[in-house]
Amino acid sequence: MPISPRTALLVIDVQNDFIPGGQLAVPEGDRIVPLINRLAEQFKQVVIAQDWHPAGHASFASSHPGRQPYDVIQLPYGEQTLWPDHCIQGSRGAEFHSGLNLPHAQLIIRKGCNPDIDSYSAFLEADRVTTTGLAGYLKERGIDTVYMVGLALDFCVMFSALDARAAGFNAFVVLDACRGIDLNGSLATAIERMQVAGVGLIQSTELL
Ligand code: VGL
Ligand code: ZN
Repeated sequence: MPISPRTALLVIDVQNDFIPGGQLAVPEGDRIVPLINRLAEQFKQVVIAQDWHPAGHASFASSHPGRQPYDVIQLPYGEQTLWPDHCIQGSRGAEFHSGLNLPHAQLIIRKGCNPDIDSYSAFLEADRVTTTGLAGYLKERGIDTVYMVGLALDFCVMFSALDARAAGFNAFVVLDACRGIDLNGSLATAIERMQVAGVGLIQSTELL
């Protein structure tokens, strides 16, 4: 299927720390890499999102004495799940999986850089006001439709998809090119929230 030039592929957080063996491994996270490479060949516009935290980030359990990874705490902007230290700026865990092959991608958008605010979404940080500039970039390039793939389906992919819709884009998530963490039912909740928001949930066969 020829894909319109007004369409972009957003490849989310395919980084060593989210791959089995990494600090915040997503089960089977490595399995989607060859499929993402094939899908990307169909797109003229490819954007890569990269989780990119300073050491001591507010989303790390290690930054909150007495807290453990996966605890949920209250931060000034709301609830925050605490994670193991991951995707620290410049670390090997923050690098893209070595099999990811996206030579024609033109933009890498780094997120979660603010020490006090997490950012699952590639569009909007967790305070829900600070933008990454991604919506503006896409709009200035005439893009009206965004397909999303990557990790983790129930966190960064879901929030990126919801924010893409909120910013006025048509949004699709290619489910078999994603994997989830599934923390306390988060995967089922994510599917439900995306459906309610009008995110198209598709399989890669619809694009290949
Ligand atoms: C992510 C938890 C913390 C993700 C990033 O990429 O889904 N999840 N940081
Ligand atoms: Zn993170």
